[in-house]
Formats: sequence, C-alpha cells, structure tokens
Amino acid sequence: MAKSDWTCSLSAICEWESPDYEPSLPVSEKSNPLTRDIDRASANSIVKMLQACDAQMFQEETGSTYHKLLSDQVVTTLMEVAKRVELVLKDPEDSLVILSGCGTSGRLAFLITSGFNRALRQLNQSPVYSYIIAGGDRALLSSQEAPEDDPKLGMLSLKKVCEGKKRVLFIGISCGLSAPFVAGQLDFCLQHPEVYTPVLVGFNPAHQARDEPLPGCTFTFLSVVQRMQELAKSHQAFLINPAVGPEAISGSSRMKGGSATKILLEVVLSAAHAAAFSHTPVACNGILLHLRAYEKTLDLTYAQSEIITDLVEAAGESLRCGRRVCYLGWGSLALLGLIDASECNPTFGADFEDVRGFVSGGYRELNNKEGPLTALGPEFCIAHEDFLHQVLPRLTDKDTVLLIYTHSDDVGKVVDLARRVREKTANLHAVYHQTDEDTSAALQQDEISRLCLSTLKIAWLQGASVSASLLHMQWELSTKLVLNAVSTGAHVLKGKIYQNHMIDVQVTNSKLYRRATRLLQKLSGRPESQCEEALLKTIYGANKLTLDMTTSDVITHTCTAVTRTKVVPLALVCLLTGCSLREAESHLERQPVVREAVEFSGSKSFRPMCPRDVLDVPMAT
Ligand code: S6P
Repeated sequence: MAKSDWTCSLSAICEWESPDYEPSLPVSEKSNPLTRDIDRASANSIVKMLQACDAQMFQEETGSTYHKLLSDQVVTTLMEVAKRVELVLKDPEDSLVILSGCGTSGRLAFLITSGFNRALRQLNQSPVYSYIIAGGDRALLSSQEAPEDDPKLGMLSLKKVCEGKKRVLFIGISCGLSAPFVAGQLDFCLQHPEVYTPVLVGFNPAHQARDEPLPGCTFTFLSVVQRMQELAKSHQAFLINPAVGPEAISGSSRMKGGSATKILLEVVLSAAHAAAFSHTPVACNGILLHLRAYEKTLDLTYAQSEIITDLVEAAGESLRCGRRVCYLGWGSLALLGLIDASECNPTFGADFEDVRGFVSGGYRELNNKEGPLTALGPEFCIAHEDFLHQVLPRLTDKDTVLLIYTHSDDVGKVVDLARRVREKTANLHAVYHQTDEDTSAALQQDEISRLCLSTLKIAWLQGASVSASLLHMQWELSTKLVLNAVSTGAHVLKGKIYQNHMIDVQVTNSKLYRRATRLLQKLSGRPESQCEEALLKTIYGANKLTLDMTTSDVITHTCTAVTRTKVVPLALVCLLTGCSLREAESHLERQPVVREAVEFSGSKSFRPMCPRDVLDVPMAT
C-alpha cells in the first residue's frame, strides 16, 4: 500500500472516534467512514473494506473516549466474570449461567451455550448453560424482531428458565445497549440480587445506552445501565462494553457486534473451564492470549481475500438474477450458515429463499430447546435431506452453493453431496478448515476441489499451545467472517445498500423505526416530522394520514409495517420527488435499486449526501 493510501486509511480508521463525528449517534449506529462508498465498490474492494472494518475490533486504545477489546479495564472485567462462571462450574447444583439476547445476539447465545454444554458433557459434567432468545426458537432461524421491544416478555422468560435456581449468572447481550427485552431481564436481576448477578455485553459506552421510555416500565436501558455501573464498583454487576467501531453496513450488528460477542463470551467461558477443570487459574495472560488468537483468526481468514472475493462475486451474481445462495454445512459451522442466512431477511429485506442454510443432521444436530420446528413451514426445513427434496431439483448454474466443513467432519459425506449438487450446477464452492498436519482426508479433499469452482481452504497450526476447542472456536469465527462477507457483499452488489446504509430495512421494531426515520432525514435532508409522516404513509399505505394513525404508538406502527414491503425506499422516493405513494411504487417496480429509482424519477432535489452531512438527530437506538 502506498504511504498516502496508508495515511488516508489510518485517518479513516480513527475518524469515527472524533467527538464531532455523528455526535448524536451511539457507536453501534454510526456510519463507518471506511465503507462510505461500499455501494459502488467492486467485490474485491468490498472484501478489503470488510477486512479493515473487522480489524477495528482489535484496534488499540488511542485516547480516553472509548475502551477497546484489549483495554486493561475490559480484560479485568473478563477475568472477574470468568471467576464467577468458575464458581458455578465447581458447584453447579441449583445454579445456572444464562446467555440471552435478541436477533443475532440471541442466536449467538444459543451457539455459545450449545458449544460449552457439549464441552461439559464430554467431561461428564452436567450442563450449566442455558440460552434465551426473544421470540423463542423460531427466532434462531427467522426474523422475529417484535419481541425485542417487550421488556416484560424478557423478564418472564428469564423467570421461567430460572425456576427453583438459587444462583444465576445472567449475561444479557445487546450490542447497541438498546433491546428492551434485555433491559427487562437486567432490571429483574437487579431487583433480586440474592439470586441473580447481572452481566451486560454490548459495544457502546454506557452513556450511549438507549434512553427511550419503555412501555409499562419506570426504567430505560440507560437507567438500568447506570444502576449496574453503581453495583459494578462492588462487583455485584458487570459491564463488558468495549467499542469495536461502527459496522460496515450502518447498524448491522450481526457483523462486528456478533463477532465480538462470540469472542468475548468464549474467552470468558474458556477461562472458567480451564480454571475449574484443568488447574489453570483465571489470569490476565491467558485472556490476552485467547484474544490475540482471534486477532490471528482475522488475519488468516482475510489472507484468502481473493477466494472470498470469488465467493462474493458468485453469490452477488446469483442474487442479481433472482436466483439463490445455499450454504450446506456440517457441525457448528453449519449453524453459522443458518444464522447468516436467517439475518438476510431483516437486514436486506431478502426472501428466505434468497440465502438459505442447511445442516447435516437437521434438528438432531441443532439440539435446540423446542426441538424440530419443521411444522412451522418451509423456511424451518434445515436438514440436508430438505435441501435434496426442496431445492436440488430446481437448481441451475445461476444458483450458488457453498459447502462448509472441517477435516473432522465426515468428508466422505461431503463428497457424496458435492457430486449430487454438481450434477445440477457447476457453481459449487467449498469453505474448508483443516490443521496443517492433517492429511487423512487428502484424497476426498482433492475430489471435492475438482468438483468445486473454488475452494477456500484455511490451514491452521495446531501446536501444543492450541487446544482442539480453541481451534474449533477459531474455525467458527473464520466461517462467520466469510459468510458475513458473502451475504453482505452479495446484497451490496445486488444494489440493496445506499452508501453504507441498508435502505430496504424492515421497520419491525422500535429500534428499526427510529433508524428508518433517521435514515430518511439523512438522505432527504427533510425535517424529522416530514420524514416520520412519509414513513407512516408508506406503512399504512395511505396518501393521507388519519388521526388514528398519527396517534398510535410505535409498537402499533411496527406491527402494521410487518405486512408491508419496501417501506423505507418508498418513503424516500416520495420525499425526494414529491410524488404519490402509487407513483413511487411504480418507480421502484421499474427500477428496484433505490439510488437509480430516485435518479430515474427525475428529482431535481436529489443530492446523495455524504456521512459528514449527517443531520444531528438527537436519537438513541
Ligand atoms: C442486526 C440483527 C438484529 C439484532 C437485534 C438485537 O444485524 O439483524 O437482529 O441482532 O436487533 O440487537 P442488539 O443491539 O440488542 O444486540
């Protein structure tokens, strides 16, 4: 990289930390200066931008404004929480460690608790981890955004899981320090300190927690955080909230927020397991080594950026011509495929058929609390057999299929499936992790490589210092980064992103409603009231708003928005062109890429705004 480029990207890396940069927004909602032009970038540049954004997770602390992942303060808290988990592991009777969250945060709670309960079973210990996801198990595989807004539901589901328990370490995850569901649970913990110790994981400084009134509650997320900060002084509550920088696609906390959640909680639980079962007391050095191992995971993964670019291009081409992307995975890597696919609907307004994940063994492998969910409909059919029956017969070369596995999976089965897919499409690719020493499946691997258009093979060093479980967690993170790049990059190439904002965002909970209004303000330059009016008109499909509509609360608006599509793009076209809702619909039908729809509709007032132009909208997420 030339020196001037380097200096330029370094200043972009730090720019978001300036107090003048989008001052009214919390870090998790700011737009990332590194990705301002991602909507017009090539696949290769998209991957490079994502790499630079991910690298921000491990950026050193530069000033006093933000604590970072590797800050002393964060590492100390990780150690303290690990010691609390250790106590539960050593005396598990009537105790629980609960991980809870909404959307991606809840899905990662499931992934992490599954992995660590498996580890306990292998040691002949009884499982102590439990997960809660807003909306129940169907939210593991599909978008259920509304329950996120319900603090009472959060509290009740926590109470139910903890019935009869005498000691509970509750870990609430909300990347934006914003989900009312989690706020309700934390408040309940604070009211019952004799049983519950609350821990909050998120990626904004405490003062940026959401301060919006919650229905039927006397507290806000911010007031809960403030109470926790007070108790943290006497180690009765814990806050783990380093800043990892704005997301590559504004507010898309499934990306860095999800990765950092996985990193932090795995570091904590691994340290606790080592202390409880391997005579390795929780120590700063161990925590730092584990964090650094994840940093290396990023390097090793993005060292393959050329092949990741090929995957992004293939997936982008499939989505652009209305075809699909399928992830066929084995073991927990398959779960990362299911998670990534499930997020495309709320993030990009995608149909469930656009990006789909399948797991070898289906629900048996998933082992979720509520068991098989296939009866809920085709989007809950997740086994490879479902793929063979429902999808394979209709596959063509325009569809992209990714095999996701490691050398410890049954590679023979991967070969069998690859052969069957290859009969229908040449557009087959593999994402494969192996240790440098392992050559046991070399012949089968050669055959898979012959069948695939591209193979992303990552070879990992397995020295004495790297345990099998650490290696597996690194494979998972690496797979998450690759799949996030593929699905995000593909939707960018499809034209779903405007600058670095998701325009076609679903307005299905209060966080997304606020984000949508703010986005309309930023992109149209119109006042908040006008933007909210345009948003409501598209939500209710009305050219004129009735009193009923304007006086309803945000929850009513978001419940109605569930039934509507392209709410934000339509509102934007109306605002920018002054046209009616029906005219906006026909513009968008002719030209689904919003930037072009607006330009096509011939608006004189249209002026693409750069993130520096962001309006100072006083609104938390
Ligand atoms: C974000 C994802 C959402 C969030 C959910 C919880 O990319 O689509 O489902 O995970 O809204 O957010 P938070 O900030 O409480 O973790």
